Amino acid sequence: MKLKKALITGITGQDGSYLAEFLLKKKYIVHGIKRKSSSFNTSRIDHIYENKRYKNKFFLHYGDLLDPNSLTSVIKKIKPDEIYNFAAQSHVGVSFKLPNYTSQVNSIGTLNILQSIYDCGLVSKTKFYQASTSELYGEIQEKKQSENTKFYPKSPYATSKLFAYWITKNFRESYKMFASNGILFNHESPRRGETFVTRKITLGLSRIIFGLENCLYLGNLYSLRDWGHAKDYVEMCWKVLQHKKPDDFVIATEKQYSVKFFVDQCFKYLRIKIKWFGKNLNETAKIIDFDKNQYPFLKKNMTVVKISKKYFRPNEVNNLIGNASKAKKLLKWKPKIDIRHLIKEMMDNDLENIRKSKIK
Ligand code: NAP
Ligand code: G4F
Repeated sequence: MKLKKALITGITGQDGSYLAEFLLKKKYIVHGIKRKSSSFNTSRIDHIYENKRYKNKFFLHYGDLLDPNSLTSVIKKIKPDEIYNFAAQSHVGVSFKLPNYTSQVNSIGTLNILQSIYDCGLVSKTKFYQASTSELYGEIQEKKQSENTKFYPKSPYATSKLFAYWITKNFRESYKMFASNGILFNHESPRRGETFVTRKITLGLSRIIFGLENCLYLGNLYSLRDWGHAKDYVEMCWKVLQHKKPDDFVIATEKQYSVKFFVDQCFKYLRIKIKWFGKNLNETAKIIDFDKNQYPFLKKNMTVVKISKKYFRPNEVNNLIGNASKAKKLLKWKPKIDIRHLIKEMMDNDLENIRKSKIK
């Protein structure tokens, strides 16, 4: 039997690493594009590379979304059955500081892949998945956002992803390419980048517990998000490309929580009692009660969360929650991992890593 070949851009990122594992288990040959960096950027996939079972099944190629030649040469060589475009400057806050770069990578980078598929004569062979985002909804126009909700992007990141969404649709309509958008709401995991809020919280609290830091500084505590687990969501990316026709799908848990709720739940999981004081930029959380034997570095009344202006965005997306009925119905999907399980997994992972690094 001929094995399917997949190419993943952004393979060194959170989603790329989970999708690579998922596809290898499905007996795909997996190719990934990684960019040249001055320090190692493969920590999320090293375990796959080192696994003997995947010796002739997992390949990495240097490339960059901004270098069309690199994309064309890899695509021409592999002739993949499926391409998953996960590569992006994916941080919304950073996109306000680097709007031009973010637009180049996320918009033109996506076009570069689609054009390479076209130029390599693979329009009728290669299926294309675009990592679209709930950030497209920005200033929400409907209580729960579905595939039919109007977009209102509010950051350079979101506008760059809007171009990518539409160019994917254009290639589908113009050339009958199997090109689909997965409009994914936030999804997290122990492999989440350290500057995204959930990971910043689980890592920050772990560092406080081990006495490496005193306080966690956050921005807007009242922002609401629909948080799922990345491992659940990459299965959906695959299902989007297995559907009988190319289409666009919202993937979400349909549940919404605030950043403050996420902080509270982490402390609850750790069995540390905190209390919130003050308002706006003066809001803080202090430790009220805890087990001194379990947490020797903590002190009663210690201020463990403060607000910093630095982490507010010029234009905030306050409120996102998805309506994933279409994916549930057509792709037969249901998220498996809830927020409490996600928090447990992320907290356990960060605590364990810091504990290990301290005894080295
Ligand atoms: P991530 O962890 O930030 O990973 C981004 C990946 O893109 C990394 O592998 C990065 O490489 C690579 N990359 C960045 N610029 C590149 C370039 N110019 N050329 C080639 N590769 C480049 O992101 P993620 O959380 O896995 O998300 C995957 C995709 O889904 C992104 O497109 C993101 O915008 C989108 N998305 C994410 C979420 C979410 O909640 N996670 C929700 C909706 C949509 P390095 O490792 O070298 O930096
Ligand atoms: O974790 P975040 O940075 O994720 P955000 O902005 O929702 O974007 C993520 O999800 C999108 C899907 O909707 C993806 F497309 C995108 O690539 C990325 O993966 O921030 C979540 C919320 C925001 O409202 C932010 O203002 O948390 C708020 N927040 C509060 N304090 C903070 C902080 N965000 C960060 N990063 N750091 C803080 O200290």
